[in-house]
Amino acid sequence: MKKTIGVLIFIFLSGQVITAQKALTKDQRMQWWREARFGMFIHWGVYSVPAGSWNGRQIGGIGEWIMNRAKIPAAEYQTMAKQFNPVNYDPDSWAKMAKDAGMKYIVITAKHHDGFALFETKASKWNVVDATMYGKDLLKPLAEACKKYGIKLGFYYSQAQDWNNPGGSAARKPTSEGWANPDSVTIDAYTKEHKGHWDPAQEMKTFAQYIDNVAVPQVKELLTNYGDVAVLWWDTPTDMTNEAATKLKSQLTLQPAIITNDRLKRPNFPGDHKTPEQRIPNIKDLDGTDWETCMTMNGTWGFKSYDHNYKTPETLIRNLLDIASKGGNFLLNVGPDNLGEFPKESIDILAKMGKWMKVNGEAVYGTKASPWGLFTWGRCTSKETKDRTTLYFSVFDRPEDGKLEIPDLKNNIISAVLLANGTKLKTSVSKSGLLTVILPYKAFDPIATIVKVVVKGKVNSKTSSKNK
Ligand code: H79
Repeated sequence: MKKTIGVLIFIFLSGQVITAQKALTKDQRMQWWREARFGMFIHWGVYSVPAGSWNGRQIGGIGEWIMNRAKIPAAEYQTMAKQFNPVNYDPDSWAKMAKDAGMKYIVITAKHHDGFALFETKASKWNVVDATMYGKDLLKPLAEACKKYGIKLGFYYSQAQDWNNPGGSAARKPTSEGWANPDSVTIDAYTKEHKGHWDPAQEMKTFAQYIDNVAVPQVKELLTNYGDVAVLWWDTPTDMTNEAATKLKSQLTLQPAIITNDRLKRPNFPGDHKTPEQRIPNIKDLDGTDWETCMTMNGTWGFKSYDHNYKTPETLIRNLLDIASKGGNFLLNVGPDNLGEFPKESIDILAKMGKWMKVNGEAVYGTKASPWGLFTWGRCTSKETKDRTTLYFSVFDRPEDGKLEIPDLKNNIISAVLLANGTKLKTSVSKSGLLTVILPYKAFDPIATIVKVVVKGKVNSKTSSKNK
Protein backbone atom coordinates (compact mmCIF):
# COMPACT_ATOMS: atom_id res chain seq x y z
CA MET A 1 0.00 0.00 0.00
CA LYS A 2 2.76 2.40 1.07
CA LYS A 3 4.61 1.50 -2.08
CA THR A 4 1.54 2.24 -4.20
CA ILE A 5 1.11 5.62 -2.54
CA GLY A 6 4.80 6.31 -3.10
CA VAL A 7 4.47 5.47 -6.77
CA LEU A 8 1.36 7.61 -7.06
CA ILE A 9 3.12 10.54 -5.38
CA PHE A 10 6.07 10.06 -7.74
CA ILE A 11 3.79 10.06 -10.79
CA PHE A 12 2.01 13.15 -9.47
CA LEU A 13 5.27 15.00 -8.84
CA SER A 14 6.83 14.13 -12.20
CA GLY A 15 3.60 15.27 -13.82
CA GLN A 16 4.06 18.61 -12.04
CA VAL A 17 7.62 18.89 -13.31
CA ILE A 18 6.50 18.23 -16.87
CA THR A 19 3.70 20.78 -16.51
CA ALA A 20 6.14 23.32 -15.11
CA GLN A 21 8.46 22.78 -18.07
CA LYS A 22 5.60 23.24 -20.51
CA ALA A 23 4.47 26.56 -19.09
CA LEU A 24 6.55 28.77 -21.34
CA THR A 25 6.33 32.52 -20.89
CA LYS A 26 5.04 34.63 -23.75
CA ASP A 27 8.53 36.07 -24.29
CA GLN A 28 9.92 32.55 -24.62
CA ARG A 29 7.24 31.50 -27.08
CA MET A 30 7.59 34.72 -29.11
CA GLN A 31 11.38 34.75 -29.29
CA TRP A 32 11.84 32.99 -32.66
CA TRP A 33 8.88 34.86 -34.14
CA ARG A 34 10.26 38.27 -33.12
CA GLU A 35 13.60 37.39 -34.68
CA ALA A 36 12.10 35.89 -37.84
CA ARG A 37 10.44 39.05 -39.18
CA PHE A 38 9.54 37.48 -42.53
CA GLY A 39 7.17 34.61 -43.32
CA MET A 40 5.15 33.10 -46.15
CA PHE A 41 1.36 32.91 -46.15
CA ILE A 42 -0.11 30.23 -48.43
CA HIS A 43 -3.77 30.35 -49.48
CA TRP A 44 -4.63 27.13 -51.21
CA GLY A 45 -7.86 25.26 -51.68
CA VAL A 46 -10.70 24.34 -54.04
CA TYR A 47 -11.10 28.04 -54.99
CA SER A 48 -7.95 27.57 -57.10
CA VAL A 49 -10.12 25.51 -59.49
CA PRO A 50 -12.57 28.27 -60.52
CA ALA A 51 -9.56 30.62 -60.12
CA GLY A 52 -11.75 33.72 -60.06
CA SER A 53 -14.36 32.78 -62.71
CA TRP A 54 -17.72 31.11 -62.42
CA ASN A 55 -20.25 30.32 -65.13
CA GLY A 56 -18.10 32.13 -67.65
CA ARG A 57 -17.95 35.35 -65.64
CA GLN A 58 -15.08 36.90 -63.75
CA ILE A 59 -16.10 37.34 -60.12
CA GLY A 60 -14.79 40.49 -58.44
CA GLY A 61 -12.92 40.56 -55.15
CA ILE A 62 -10.51 38.14 -53.53
CA GLY A 63 -10.39 34.69 -55.16
CA GLU A 64 -10.93 32.53 -52.07
CA TRP A 65 -14.28 34.31 -51.52
CA ILE A 66 -15.73 33.20 -54.87
CA MET A 67 -18.30 30.82 -53.36
CA ASN A 68 -19.67 33.60 -51.15
CA ARG A 69 -19.36 36.40 -53.71
CA ALA A 70 -21.12 34.44 -56.44
CA LYS A 71 -23.47 32.66 -54.02
CA ILE A 72 -22.56 29.24 -55.42
CA PRO A 73 -24.74 26.49 -53.91
CA ALA A 74 -22.79 24.10 -51.68
CA ALA A 75 -23.42 20.98 -53.80
CA GLU A 76 -22.28 22.81 -56.92
CA TYR A 77 -19.14 24.18 -55.29
CA GLN A 78 -18.29 20.75 -53.99
CA THR A 79 -18.23 19.25 -57.49
CA MET A 80 -15.22 21.48 -58.20
CA ALA A 81 -13.13 19.43 -55.77
CA LYS A 82 -12.99 16.78 -58.52
CA GLN A 83 -10.74 19.15 -60.46
CA PHE A 84 -8.56 19.89 -57.48
CA ASN A 85 -5.85 17.43 -58.41
CA PRO A 86 -2.48 18.96 -57.53
CA VAL A 87 -0.28 16.40 -59.25
CA ASN A 88 2.59 18.90 -59.46
CA TYR A 89 2.52 19.63 -55.72
CA ASP A 90 6.12 19.64 -54.54
CA PRO A 91 6.22 20.74 -50.89
CA ASP A 92 9.99 20.40 -50.84
CA SER A 93 10.28 23.10 -53.50
CA TRP A 94 7.73 25.28 -51.66
CA ALA A 95 9.72 25.13 -48.43
CA LYS A 96 12.92 25.74 -50.37
CA MET A 97 11.47 28.76 -52.15
CA ALA A 98 10.41 30.19 -48.80
CA LYS A 99 13.84 29.51 -47.35
CA ASP A 100 15.67 30.97 -50.33
CA ALA A 101 13.48 34.08 -50.17
CA GLY A 102 14.70 34.62 -46.61
CA MET A 103 11.44 33.58 -44.97
CA LYS A 104 11.60 31.85 -41.60
CA TYR A 105 8.07 30.48 -41.33
CA ILE A 106 5.08 29.39 -43.37
CA VAL A 107 1.41 29.72 -42.48
CA ILE A 108 -0.87 27.67 -44.74
CA THR A 109 -4.67 27.59 -44.97
CA ALA A 110 -5.46 24.22 -43.40
CA LYS A 111 -9.09 25.25 -43.87
CA HIS A 112 -10.39 28.51 -45.31
CA HIS A 113 -13.94 29.90 -45.26
CA ASP A 114 -15.06 27.37 -47.88
CA GLY A 115 -14.51 24.72 -45.21
CA PHE A 116 -12.32 22.50 -47.39
CA ALA A 117 -9.65 20.73 -45.29
CA LEU A 118 -6.24 20.28 -46.91
CA PHE A 119 -5.68 17.44 -44.45
CA GLU A 120 -7.01 14.05 -43.47
CA THR A 121 -9.88 14.52 -41.04
CA LYS A 122 -12.50 12.34 -39.41
CA ALA A 123 -14.72 15.33 -38.67
CA SER A 124 -15.93 16.03 -42.22
CA LYS A 125 -15.90 14.38 -45.65
CA TRP A 126 -15.17 17.78 -47.19
CA ASN A 127 -11.42 17.28 -47.28
CA VAL A 128 -8.63 16.52 -49.74
CA VAL A 129 -8.49 12.79 -48.95
CA ASP A 130 -12.20 12.05 -49.29
CA ALA A 131 -13.34 14.62 -51.84
CA THR A 132 -10.61 14.71 -54.49
CA MET A 133 -8.91 12.40 -56.99
CA TYR A 134 -5.61 13.33 -55.38
CA GLY A 135 -6.67 11.63 -52.16
CA LYS A 136 -3.64 12.43 -49.99
CA ASP A 137 -3.07 14.68 -46.99
CA LEU A 138 -1.34 17.85 -48.22
CA LEU A 139 -0.04 19.11 -44.88
CA LYS A 140 1.99 16.08 -43.79
CA PRO A 141 4.59 16.31 -46.58
CA LEU A 142 4.75 20.08 -46.14
CA ALA A 143 5.46 19.62 -42.43
CA GLU A 144 8.31 17.25 -43.36
CA ALA A 145 9.74 19.65 -45.95
CA CYS A 146 9.61 22.56 -43.49
CA LYS A 147 11.45 20.48 -40.93
CA LYS A 148 14.11 19.63 -43.52
CA TYR A 149 14.74 23.31 -44.33
CA GLY A 150 14.41 24.63 -40.77
CA ILE A 151 11.21 26.54 -41.55
CA LYS A 152 8.55 26.84 -38.83
CA LEU A 153 5.09 25.73 -39.93
CA GLY A 154 1.82 27.30 -38.85
CA PHE A 155 -1.82 26.62 -39.74
CA TYR A 156 -4.48 29.09 -40.75
CA TYR A 157 -7.86 27.80 -39.64
CA SER A 158 -11.16 29.54 -40.37
CA GLN A 159 -12.87 28.65 -37.12
CA ALA A 160 -16.24 30.37 -37.57
CA GLN A 161 -16.96 30.95 -41.24
CA ASP A 162 -17.51 27.70 -43.05
CA TRP A 163 -19.76 27.75 -46.10
CA ASN A 164 -19.83 24.01 -46.77
CA ASN A 165 -19.85 22.29 -43.40
CA PRO A 166 -23.44 22.81 -42.17
CA GLY A 167 -23.77 25.19 -39.23
CA GLY A 168 -20.67 27.23 -40.06
CA SER A 169 -21.21 30.98 -40.23
CA ALA A 170 -21.16 33.26 -43.29
CA ALA A 171 -20.24 36.94 -43.50
CA ARG A 172 -23.22 39.21 -44.27
CA LYS A 173 -23.49 41.29 -47.40
CA PRO A 174 -21.36 44.41 -47.14
CA THR A 175 -23.40 47.62 -47.14
CA SER A 176 -21.43 49.29 -49.91
CA GLU A 177 -21.18 46.42 -52.37
CA GLY A 178 -23.65 44.08 -54.02
CA TRP A 179 -22.98 40.39 -54.62
CA ALA A 180 -21.59 39.41 -57.99
CA ASN A 181 -24.52 37.20 -58.79
CA PRO A 182 -27.24 37.83 -61.39
CA ASP A 183 -29.93 36.81 -58.90
CA SER A 184 -28.57 39.15 -56.27
CA VAL A 185 -31.88 40.81 -55.37
CA THR A 186 -33.53 37.51 -54.46
CA ILE A 187 -30.37 36.28 -52.81
CA ASP A 188 -29.92 39.46 -50.77
CA ALA A 189 -33.40 39.03 -49.34
CA TYR A 190 -32.66 35.40 -48.50
CA THR A 191 -29.28 36.05 -46.87
CA LYS A 192 -30.79 38.78 -44.69
CA GLU A 193 -33.22 36.26 -43.23
CA HIS A 194 -30.60 33.53 -42.99
CA LYS A 195 -27.56 35.05 -41.26
CA GLY A 196 -25.63 35.43 -44.47
CA HIS A 197 -26.30 31.89 -45.72
CA TRP A 198 -27.54 31.42 -49.30
CA ASP A 199 -28.21 27.69 -49.40
CA PRO A 200 -30.53 25.74 -47.05
CA ALA A 201 -27.82 23.05 -46.90
CA GLN A 202 -25.74 25.48 -44.86
CA GLU A 203 -28.36 25.52 -42.12
CA MET A 204 -28.89 21.81 -41.57
CA LYS A 205 -26.90 22.08 -38.32
CA THR A 206 -26.53 24.74 -35.65
CA PHE A 207 -23.37 26.79 -35.15
CA ALA A 208 -22.78 25.03 -31.81
CA GLN A 209 -23.00 21.63 -33.55
CA TYR A 210 -20.54 22.79 -36.19
CA ILE A 211 -18.10 23.96 -33.50
CA ASP A 212 -18.37 20.72 -31.50
CA ASN A 213 -18.36 18.29 -34.40
CA VAL A 214 -16.13 19.96 -37.00
CA ALA A 215 -14.05 22.89 -35.76
CA VAL A 216 -12.92 21.56 -32.38
CA PRO A 217 -12.07 18.05 -33.64
CA GLN A 218 -10.23 19.44 -36.68
CA VAL A 219 -8.16 21.83 -34.59
CA LYS A 220 -7.35 18.90 -32.33
CA GLU A 221 -6.23 16.89 -35.38
CA LEU A 222 -4.08 19.74 -36.65
CA LEU A 223 -2.39 20.15 -33.30
CA THR A 224 -1.81 16.42 -32.89
CA ASN A 225 -0.87 14.88 -36.23
CA TYR A 226 1.75 17.23 -37.72
CA GLY A 227 4.54 17.53 -35.17
CA ASP A 228 5.38 20.98 -33.90
CA VAL A 229 2.87 23.60 -34.96
CA ALA A 230 4.40 27.05 -34.64
CA VAL A 231 1.34 29.24 -35.23
CA LEU A 232 -2.42 28.92 -35.21
CA TRP A 233 -3.82 31.70 -37.38
CA TRP A 234 -7.55 32.14 -36.71
CA ASP A 235 -9.62 34.25 -39.10
CA THR A 236 -12.94 36.15 -39.22
CA PRO A 237 -14.78 35.58 -35.93
CA THR A 238 -18.22 35.98 -37.58
CA ASP A 239 -20.91 34.83 -35.08
CA MET A 240 -18.32 33.41 -32.64
CA THR A 241 -19.52 32.85 -29.09
CA ASN A 242 -17.41 32.95 -25.93
CA GLU A 243 -18.25 29.30 -25.40
CA ALA A 244 -16.98 28.28 -28.84
CA ALA A 245 -13.85 30.42 -28.48
CA THR A 246 -13.09 28.87 -25.09
CA LYS A 247 -13.39 25.34 -26.49
CA LEU A 248 -11.11 26.13 -29.43
CA LYS A 249 -8.59 27.96 -27.30
CA SER A 250 -8.33 25.05 -24.87
CA GLN A 251 -7.00 22.86 -27.72
CA LEU A 252 -3.88 25.01 -27.84
CA THR A 253 -2.45 23.24 -24.78
CA LEU A 254 -1.62 20.41 -27.21
CA GLN A 255 1.21 22.64 -28.50
CA PRO A 256 2.81 24.40 -25.51
CA ALA A 257 4.99 26.68 -27.65
CA ILE A 258 2.29 27.72 -30.13
CA ILE A 259 1.67 31.35 -31.06
CA THR A 260 -1.84 32.54 -31.96
CA ASN A 261 -3.24 35.70 -33.48
CA ASP A 262 -6.00 38.05 -32.35
CA ARG A 263 -8.79 36.76 -34.59
CA LEU A 264 -10.36 33.97 -32.52
CA LYS A 265 -13.02 36.22 -31.06
CA ARG A 266 -13.20 39.89 -30.18
CA PRO A 267 -12.93 41.01 -27.43
CA ASN A 268 -11.51 38.83 -24.62
CA PHE A 269 -9.34 36.59 -26.81
CA PRO A 270 -6.43 38.84 -27.78
CA GLY A 271 -3.96 36.02 -28.60
CA ASP A 272 -0.30 36.86 -28.99
CA HIS A 273 -0.20 39.26 -31.91
CA LYS A 274 -2.25 41.72 -33.92
CA THR A 275 -2.89 41.22 -37.61
CA PRO A 276 -3.15 44.34 -39.77
CA GLU A 277 -4.35 43.06 -43.16
CA GLN A 278 -3.10 44.55 -46.44
CA ARG A 279 -1.67 47.58 -44.61
CA ILE A 280 1.35 48.69 -42.59
CA PRO A 281 0.39 50.53 -39.41
CA ASN A 282 1.59 54.03 -38.52
CA ILE A 283 3.99 54.19 -35.59
CA LYS A 284 1.59 56.33 -33.58
CA ASP A 285 -0.99 53.53 -33.68
CA LEU A 286 1.33 50.89 -32.21
CA ASP A 287 0.83 50.08 -28.53
CA GLY A 288 3.67 47.65 -27.83
CA THR A 289 1.68 44.55 -28.78
CA ASP A 290 3.44 42.22 -31.23
CA TRP A 291 2.06 42.54 -34.74
CA GLU A 292 2.28 41.05 -38.19
CA THR A 293 1.19 42.63 -41.46
CA CYS A 294 -0.23 40.07 -43.88
CA MET A 295 -0.28 41.09 -47.52
CA THR A 296 -0.88 39.76 -51.01
CA MET A 297 1.67 40.04 -53.81
CA ASN A 298 -1.12 40.78 -56.31
CA GLY A 299 -4.77 41.55 -55.50
CA THR A 300 -5.90 38.16 -54.20
CA TRP A 301 -4.99 35.55 -51.58
CA GLY A 302 -6.42 32.52 -53.38
CA PHE A 303 -5.29 31.94 -56.99
CA LYS A 304 -7.06 33.93 -59.71
CA SER A 305 -5.94 33.06 -63.22
CA TYR A 306 -6.23 36.64 -64.49
CA ASP A 307 -4.76 38.67 -61.62
CA HIS A 308 -1.31 39.72 -62.80
CA ASN A 309 -1.32 42.96 -60.83
CA TYR A 310 1.83 42.21 -58.83
CA LYS A 311 3.75 44.55 -56.58
CA THR A 312 7.42 44.91 -57.49
CA PRO A 313 10.17 43.16 -55.48
CA GLU A 314 11.37 46.69 -54.66
CA THR A 315 8.04 47.63 -53.06
CA LEU A 316 7.88 44.36 -51.14
CA ILE A 317 11.46 44.62 -49.82
CA ARG A 318 10.78 48.20 -48.79
CA ASN A 319 7.57 47.06 -47.10
CA LEU A 320 9.58 44.50 -45.14
CA LEU A 321 12.08 47.19 -44.10
CA ASP A 322 9.29 49.60 -43.18
CA ILE A 323 7.63 46.88 -41.08
CA ALA A 324 10.89 45.85 -39.39
CA SER A 325 11.66 49.51 -38.65
CA LYS A 326 8.37 49.61 -36.74
CA GLY A 327 9.01 46.31 -34.93
CA GLY A 328 6.59 44.08 -36.84
CA ASN A 329 6.57 40.93 -38.98
CA PHE A 330 5.71 40.57 -42.67
CA LEU A 331 3.62 37.59 -43.78
CA LEU A 332 3.66 37.66 -47.57
CA ASN A 333 1.15 35.56 -49.49
CA VAL A 334 1.44 33.07 -52.33
CA GLY A 335 -1.69 31.56 -53.92
CA PRO A 336 -0.82 28.26 -55.65
CA ASP A 337 -3.00 26.95 -58.50
CA ASN A 338 -5.02 23.73 -58.63
CA LEU A 339 -2.04 21.76 -59.95
CA GLY A 340 -0.02 22.76 -56.90
CA GLU A 341 2.20 25.32 -58.57
CA PHE A 342 3.11 28.81 -57.43
CA PRO A 343 2.27 31.50 -60.01
CA LYS A 344 5.32 32.33 -62.17
CA GLU A 345 5.29 35.94 -60.98
CA SER A 346 5.39 34.85 -57.33
CA ILE A 347 8.35 32.55 -57.95
CA ASP A 348 10.19 35.41 -59.60
CA ILE A 349 9.40 37.86 -56.78
CA LEU A 350 10.52 35.36 -54.12
CA ALA A 351 13.82 34.79 -55.92
CA LYS A 352 14.49 38.51 -56.24
CA MET A 353 13.64 39.16 -52.60
CA GLY A 354 15.91 36.28 -51.62
CA LYS A 355 18.79 37.68 -53.60
CA TRP A 356 18.52 40.96 -51.73
CA MET A 357 17.98 39.29 -48.35
CA LYS A 358 21.01 37.07 -48.76
CA VAL A 359 23.20 40.18 -48.83
CA ASN A 360 21.23 42.41 -46.48
CA GLY A 361 19.19 40.12 -44.23
CA GLU A 362 21.30 41.10 -41.23
CA ALA A 363 19.41 44.43 -41.27
CA VAL A 364 16.12 42.56 -40.76
CA TYR A 365 16.51 39.39 -38.66
CA GLY A 366 16.61 39.79 -34.91
CA THR A 367 16.36 43.57 -35.15
CA LYS A 368 14.30 45.98 -33.12
CA ALA A 369 12.42 49.08 -34.23
CA SER A 370 14.06 52.34 -35.28
CA PRO A 371 15.03 54.67 -32.42
CA TRP A 372 14.06 57.57 -34.75
CA GLY A 373 10.90 56.48 -36.45
CA LEU A 374 10.91 57.21 -40.19
CA PHE A 375 13.41 59.15 -42.29
CA THR A 376 12.54 61.01 -45.47
CA TRP A 377 15.21 58.97 -47.28
CA GLY A 378 14.45 55.57 -45.76
CA ARG A 379 14.15 53.48 -42.62
CA CYS A 380 16.21 52.17 -39.70
CA THR A 381 16.41 49.02 -37.60
CA SER A 382 18.60 48.39 -34.56
CA LYS A 383 20.28 45.73 -32.46
CA GLU A 384 21.57 46.21 -28.94
CA THR A 385 24.29 44.28 -27.16
CA LYS A 386 25.70 44.94 -23.70
CA ASP A 387 27.87 47.91 -24.59
CA ARG A 388 27.03 48.85 -28.15
CA THR A 389 24.20 49.42 -30.59
CA THR A 390 24.17 48.51 -34.27
CA LEU A 391 22.06 50.72 -36.48
CA TYR A 392 20.99 49.64 -39.96
CA PHE A 393 19.94 52.56 -42.12
CA SER A 394 18.01 51.48 -45.23
CA VAL A 395 18.48 54.14 -47.86
CA PHE A 396 15.57 54.10 -50.32
CA ASP A 397 16.29 57.51 -51.89
CA ARG A 398 19.91 58.61 -51.93
CA PRO A 399 20.13 62.29 -50.88
CA GLU A 400 21.39 64.28 -53.87
CA ASP A 401 24.46 65.59 -52.05
CA GLY A 402 25.27 62.06 -50.92
CA LYS A 403 25.05 63.08 -47.27
CA LEU A 404 22.95 60.91 -45.02
CA GLU A 405 21.91 62.95 -42.00
CA ILE A 406 20.81 61.40 -38.73
CA PRO A 407 19.92 63.82 -35.95
CA ASP A 408 20.38 63.43 -32.21
CA LEU A 409 23.11 60.85 -32.04
CA LYS A 410 25.25 61.52 -28.99
CA ASN A 411 27.04 58.17 -29.03
CA ASN A 412 30.62 57.56 -30.09
CA ILE A 413 30.81 56.04 -33.54
CA ILE A 414 32.75 52.78 -33.70
CA SER A 415 32.28 52.03 -37.41
CA ALA A 416 30.21 52.87 -40.48
CA VAL A 417 30.15 50.60 -43.53
CA LEU A 418 28.04 49.54 -46.47
CA LEU A 419 26.52 46.24 -45.36
CA ALA A 420 26.66 44.82 -48.89
CA ASN A 421 30.44 44.98 -49.38
CA GLY A 422 32.01 46.32 -46.20
CA THR A 423 33.13 49.62 -47.79
CA LYS A 424 34.11 51.99 -44.99
CA LEU A 425 32.17 55.25 -44.96
CA LYS A 426 33.30 58.66 -43.72
CA THR A 427 31.27 60.09 -40.88
CA SER A 428 31.20 63.29 -38.89
CA VAL A 429 29.19 64.35 -35.86
CA SER A 430 28.32 67.99 -35.20
CA LYS A 431 28.20 69.46 -31.69
CA SER A 432 24.44 69.19 -31.66
CA GLY A 433 24.70 65.47 -32.40
CA LEU A 434 23.91 65.49 -36.13
CA LEU A 435 25.59 62.46 -37.66
CA THR A 436 26.53 62.80 -41.32
CA VAL A 437 27.49 59.71 -43.31
CA ILE A 438 29.06 60.28 -46.71
CA LEU A 439 27.51 57.86 -49.15
CA PRO A 440 29.45 56.48 -52.09
CA TYR A 441 28.30 57.14 -55.66
CA LYS A 442 28.69 53.56 -56.69
CA ALA A 443 27.54 50.37 -55.03
CA PHE A 444 24.09 51.81 -54.74
CA ASP A 445 21.30 49.27 -54.56
CA PRO A 446 18.14 50.60 -56.24
CA ILE A 447 15.98 48.53 -53.87
CA ALA A 448 17.61 49.71 -50.64
CA THR A 449 21.22 50.28 -49.65
CA ILE A 450 22.01 49.38 -46.06
CA VAL A 451 24.41 51.56 -44.11
CA LYS A 452 25.55 49.78 -40.96
CA VAL A 453 26.69 52.04 -38.12
CA VAL A 454 27.98 50.66 -34.83
CA VAL A 455 27.98 53.03 -31.85
CA LYS A 456 28.92 52.82 -28.20
CA GLY A 457 26.19 52.39 -25.61
CA LYS A 458 22.45 52.70 -26.06
CA VAL A 459 20.77 55.12 -28.43
CA ASN A 460 18.20 57.56 -27.14
CA SER A 461 16.69 59.78 -29.73
CA LYS A 462 14.57 62.81 -28.91
CA THR A 463 13.19 62.90 -32.43
CA SER A 464 11.66 59.45 -32.32
CA SER A 465 8.24 60.79 -31.45
CA LYS A 466 8.24 63.27 -34.35
CA ASN A 467 8.55 60.90 -37.27
CA LYS A 468 5.45 58.82 -36.90
O1 H79 B 1 -7.70 34.82 -45.81
C1 H79 B 1 -7.70 36.13 -46.30
C2 H79 B 1 -9.07 36.65 -46.54
O2 H79 B 1 -9.87 35.73 -47.25
C3 H79 B 1 -9.56 36.80 -45.14
N1 H79 B 1 -8.38 37.19 -44.39
C4 H79 B 1 -7.25 37.11 -45.26
C5 H79 B 1 -6.00 36.72 -44.52
C6 H79 B 1 -10.65 37.75 -45.02
N2 H79 B 1 -11.83 37.40 -44.64
N3 H79 B 1 -12.58 38.45 -44.59
N4 H79 B 1 -11.88 39.46 -44.93
C7 H79 B 1 -10.64 39.09 -45.22
C8 H79 B 1 -12.42 40.79 -44.97
C9 H79 B 1 -12.64 41.13 -46.38
C10 H79 B 1 -13.85 40.84 -46.91
C11 H79 B 1 -13.99 40.98 -48.33
FE1 H79 B 1 -15.65 41.02 -49.22
C12 H79 B 1 -14.12 39.87 -49.15
C13 H79 B 1 -14.02 42.14 -49.11
C14 H79 B 1 -14.27 41.71 -50.45
C15 H79 B 1 -14.33 40.30 -50.47
C16 H79 B 1 -17.05 40.36 -47.96
C17 H79 B 1 -17.29 39.95 -49.23
C18 H79 B 1 -17.03 41.74 -47.97
C19 H79 B 1 -17.26 42.11 -49.28
C20 H79 B 1 -17.44 41.02 -50.05
